[in-house]
Amino acid sequence: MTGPGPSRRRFLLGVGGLAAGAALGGWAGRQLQQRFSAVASRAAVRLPTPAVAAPPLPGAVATPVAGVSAFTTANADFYRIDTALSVPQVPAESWRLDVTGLVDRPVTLSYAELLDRPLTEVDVTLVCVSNVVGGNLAGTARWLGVRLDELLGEAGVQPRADQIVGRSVDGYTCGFPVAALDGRPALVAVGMNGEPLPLVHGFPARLIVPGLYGYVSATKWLTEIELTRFDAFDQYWVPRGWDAEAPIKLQSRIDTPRGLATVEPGSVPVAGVAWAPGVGIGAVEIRIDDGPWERAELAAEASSLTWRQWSYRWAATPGRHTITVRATDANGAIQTDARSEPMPSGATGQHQIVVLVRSA
Ligand SMILES: Nc1nc2c(c(=O)[nH]1)N[C@H]1C(S)=C(S)[C@@H](COP(=O)(O)O)O[C@H]1N2
Ligand SMILES: [Mo]
Repeated sequence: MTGPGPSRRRFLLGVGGLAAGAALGGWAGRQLQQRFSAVASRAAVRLPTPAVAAPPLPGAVATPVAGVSAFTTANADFYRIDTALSVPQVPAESWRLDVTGLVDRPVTLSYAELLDRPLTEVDVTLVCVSNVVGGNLAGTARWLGVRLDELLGEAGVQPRADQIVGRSVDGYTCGFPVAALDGRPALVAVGMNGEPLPLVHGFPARLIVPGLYGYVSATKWLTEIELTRFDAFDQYWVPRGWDAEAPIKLQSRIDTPRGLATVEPGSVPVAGVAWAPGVGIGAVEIRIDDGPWERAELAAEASSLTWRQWSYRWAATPGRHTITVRATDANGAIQTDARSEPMPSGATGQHQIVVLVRSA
């Protein structure tokens, strides 16, 4: 190099510049290495047989109509929502889970120790609070993991604790009521549809709490479970305007026909899914234009923790028609038609599509 420019610049950058360069190299190298080791780590995992297996799904959970979302969402199709700019790489071998805070006996577990415990397998529908009416930020998987109530039973939750906080290696936190552990099978999950959790879904471990939106409950790349109080700690999304408590709202979605599809006149199958995880679906109704609400046929229920498929045979007449769906939960509550945005606690309203029926 010639001239005063570069050397002067190098001089001005001085030690700080060199240090920053070295740090970047080291950080990048570490990232690269960790990326490989988390993939290899996941590939080496052999999940044990569950102590409590999920019952086989009745075949009739699937409505025999083409175009309905699969009852069990394949891992590759499962929606992904998180704040991580790059997927955290957490090798199972060095991972630890700490149960801390307002407990009598703090617990630390390695991945091997977690897998050595009796594992429970359960089908649960997970929904994102950001899901708009008719949206696809919802999926059902067969989760495998350690029951959270059993783990916390050993730790001894102190009576003052009213919030369970899940912390991630990436700094994310969720928080939900201690009272949510009312017998429902909340899990420290290690498996998803028969595989170790995919990296994007939280390998090596995450929380799954049936009936609660993901942002308050489903911490991925979980590393700590802290027992605390709602008046002492706000989880990640609370200062950003979202509610601290967020049960999944009753919703239903038309999967087929697609909005603005053109169909032939005559018998047209209309079908989709409805969910009220933790409560269950009691009925689904369809309305064509401004006509009466008509009962759709419900597919079999796997459990109250999962969505339920439904179908309806529509005698379609030529022209432009509006199809609206609404569900009733197992307690008899009817899905409201009052539209509200996802913020602060989940969207409400009824899914409605417009379909064009060809002339005969
Ligand atoms: N570490 C971490 N965990 C997280 C999040 C996140 O941003 N970071 N997002 C939550 C939200 S908002 C949802 S809806 C679910 C989504 O889980 P999935 O990506 O496996 O579908 O993860 C939850 N767990
Ligand atoms: Mo979410």
